[in-house]
Amino acid sequence: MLKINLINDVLTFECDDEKFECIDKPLFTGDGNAINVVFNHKGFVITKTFTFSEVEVNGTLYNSTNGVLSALKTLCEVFKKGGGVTPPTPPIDKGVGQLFLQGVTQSSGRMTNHFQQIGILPTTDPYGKGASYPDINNENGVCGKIVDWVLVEIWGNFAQTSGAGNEDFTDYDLLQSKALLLRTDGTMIDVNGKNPVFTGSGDVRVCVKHRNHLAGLTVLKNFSELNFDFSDINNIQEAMYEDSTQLIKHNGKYCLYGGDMNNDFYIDATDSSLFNIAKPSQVVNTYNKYDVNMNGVLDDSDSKMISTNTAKSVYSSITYFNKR
Ligand SMILES: [Ca+2]
Ligand SMILES: [Ca+2]
Repeated sequence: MLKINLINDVLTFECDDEKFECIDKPLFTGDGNAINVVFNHKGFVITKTFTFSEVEVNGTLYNSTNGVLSALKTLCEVFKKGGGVTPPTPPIDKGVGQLFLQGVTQSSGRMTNHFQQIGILPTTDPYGKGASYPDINNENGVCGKIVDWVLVEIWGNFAQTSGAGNEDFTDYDLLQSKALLLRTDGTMIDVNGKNPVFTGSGDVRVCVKHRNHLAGLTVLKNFSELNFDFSDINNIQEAMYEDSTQLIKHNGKYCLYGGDMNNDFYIDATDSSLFNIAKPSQVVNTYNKYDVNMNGVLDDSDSKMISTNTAKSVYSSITYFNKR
């Protein structure tokens, strides 16, 4: 049973154990025994499909889509005239956890910051997000010891595009993305030297990307419960989508795999080929994408990492998702 009620200018949808509120006038479409509702929920546009055998709209039972849609139309006309709309609940703010990269994680449990030490990190992020940190090559700057830029995304509004119970090819919306600074201790911080703040609600996944490492994706979690640490052995199964095969245990840390040269979310022979093409014309100590271990040269240590990971046929869970 789907229950829809308008009380004190708040429209609520309740179905099984799900309950949503909307404060703006929603949009409805319907077919058969399902209705689609598009509404604003705590600052996000949410699309929900409710399937039903019966719907109760303000206490009256309906068992056909047409009847429901007609009742909702009437109800929304009242809703629209209601006035005095309650302000939305302030969205929740969240920071994000730690991240380690296979190419640069040392036995000390820290990552190297060679690029910063020789002064070649770019002051503007390489992901086109417009983030800027002019002091990036200064270890004593407000952001400290920086390994490189990373990209963190918040995904939401998931809908399966294949069979029930099968999460292959799930559609999603990119809700937020930020280029952040990865420090040698694995923490990801914003260009102001503080924890990054993401704002949101509802069920989300967090995606982490790096220029030459295999991107990772977390399990589905409510934004209010979001708390992950990619390096923590006890938390890793929970944090990353489905299993830990997106990550490699390296020098005691769970790390993103090194060597996705073309950022297609697989490490395979194409990546090795791209490295071999780039290697002969390298210029030492440049911010080179193909320098997987970020030590300033393209050499056997990079190619060995790529070929070893290729042999493991590693890929990211991102390959099961499609961005709308
Ligand atoms: Ca690849
Ligand atoms: Ca290298």
